[in-house]
Amino acid sequence: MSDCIFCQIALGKIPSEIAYEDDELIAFKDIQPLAPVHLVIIPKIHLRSLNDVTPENERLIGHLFGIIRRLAGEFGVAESGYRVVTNTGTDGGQVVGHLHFHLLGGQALNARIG
Ligand code: IU
Repeated sequence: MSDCIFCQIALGKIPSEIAYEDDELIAFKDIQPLAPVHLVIIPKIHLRSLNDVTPENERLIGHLFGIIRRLAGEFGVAESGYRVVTNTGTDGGQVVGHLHFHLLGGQALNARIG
């Protein structure tokens, strides 16, 4: 989608600090990090949110979580712990309308939700 900023990042049209990339996914450093480690992991295909995920996408989402696990190791937070978040819709606090997962770690995170 040409007016989607994360599609533009996936296409390399908007620069980002890339942590991982393959044909299906890209992971980049969040521009406004909320923790010492804050990566954003997205599928390259445009899905608006988790609500758009269908059984057809299950392999892709499984692959994505495998990469999140790998990145947690590479960024040194696997043992200390980390959080994976996908904000969905208005009440979920989703700002960018392209499915994405936040990987947060590197400090003790507030356990409060909401
Ligand atoms: P949210 O889940 O939609 O609320 O989060 C969007 C995140 O994308 C947010 O943490 C932004 O800082 C981040 N982000 C980014 O890393 N690069 C960008 O060009 C834009 C947003 I726009």
